[in-house]
Amino acid sequence: MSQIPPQVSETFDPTRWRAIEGFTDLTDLTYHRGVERAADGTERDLPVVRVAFDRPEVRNAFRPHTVDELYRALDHARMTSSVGTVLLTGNGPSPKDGGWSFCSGGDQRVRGRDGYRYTAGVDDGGSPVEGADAIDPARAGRLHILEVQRLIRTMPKVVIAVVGGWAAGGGHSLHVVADLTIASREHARFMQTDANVGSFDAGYGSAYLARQVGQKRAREIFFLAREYSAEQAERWGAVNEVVDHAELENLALDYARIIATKSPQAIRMLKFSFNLADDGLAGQQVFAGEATRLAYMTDEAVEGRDAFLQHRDPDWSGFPYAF
Ligand code: S0N
Repeated sequence: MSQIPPQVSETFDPTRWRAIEGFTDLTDLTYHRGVERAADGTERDLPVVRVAFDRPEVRNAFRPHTVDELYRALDHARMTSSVGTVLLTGNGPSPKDGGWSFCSGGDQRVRGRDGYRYTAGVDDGGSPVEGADAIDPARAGRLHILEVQRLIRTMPKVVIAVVGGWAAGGGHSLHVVADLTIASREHARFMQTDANVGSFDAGYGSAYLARQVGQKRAREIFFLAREYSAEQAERWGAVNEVVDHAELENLALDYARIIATKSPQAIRMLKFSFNLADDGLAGQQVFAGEATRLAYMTDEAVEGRDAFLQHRDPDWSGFPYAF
């Protein structure tokens, strides 16, 4: 049986997850595969993974290293053909004060003038500690959380933000870009703090939020940076469902179970078609790539390939111009 770290989160049920090979070295995240265990102890993988921020003492803020790990885990989920749903969540509560969080965005302690600095950590006073190998000049200043946003947006799987506490700043934007959001009635809190600290997600975090809640609300959320509840977010169309905190991960697994009953191809095409108009040519490219992949499976496309390889003219006579 796979090994589970002793304390992932108070809401984490270790009987329903297994550790994922190659990812036990993560420091800022936990990454697990859903399993179903039979009475005789045998386990079967479910088509769902759980990726969780694991820095509850700073409301699950991400530093550059966190974003590297997040990209790595999400890309692994993207490439795992038996996974259809990705749960993105935050571990908790905070050992400091018992507070719950999904993610509070960029770690302000390691933010420099030109972006987020790679550091070995922070000292007791909160100042960045720069280890000898900590700063990679090729990466300094790169807002690579935006690369994570694009990965969430374009991966052919359903990504669910499972918000069990604060979703603030860049954490708010991650919930916005996820396909679905479910939230804890008691602990989920939403606040777009970017303008408080001089940052601004001028991409999905704002423009796509406006698609969800309307222009006036989106501007209010950013310009006033007020706190709002799970119920309010649900009323505004930014949250799909609100549930008791203790039921949050069960609901997430229920969603994954339902999604697993649907055609993977249909889910993929639907996700890309929902994205298409907002994503412009980049969205069209993703949709078209999938359409091309489907076209390659037809006799017509096979005839084109075979004709080329056999040095003859293609015979399209069996393929109509209209259906
Ligand atoms: C989340 C908030 C509202 C929670 O308030 P609460 O419950 O009162 O808790 P606190 O006492 O404030 O926090 C508990 C401890 O956690 C630390 N902490 C919380 N958030 C962060 C953080 N983001 N970075 C570092 N530390 C954090 C607190 O300091 C406290 O620690 P102690 O006890 O030791 O003092 C509240 O915490 C809050 O408002 N947090 C800050 C939210 C925020 O402004 N985040 C940054 C927003 N910007 C981004 O995320 C930018 C992201 C990004 O990379 C980007 C993306 C697109 C375009 C641009 C950018 C860009 O880089 O600019």
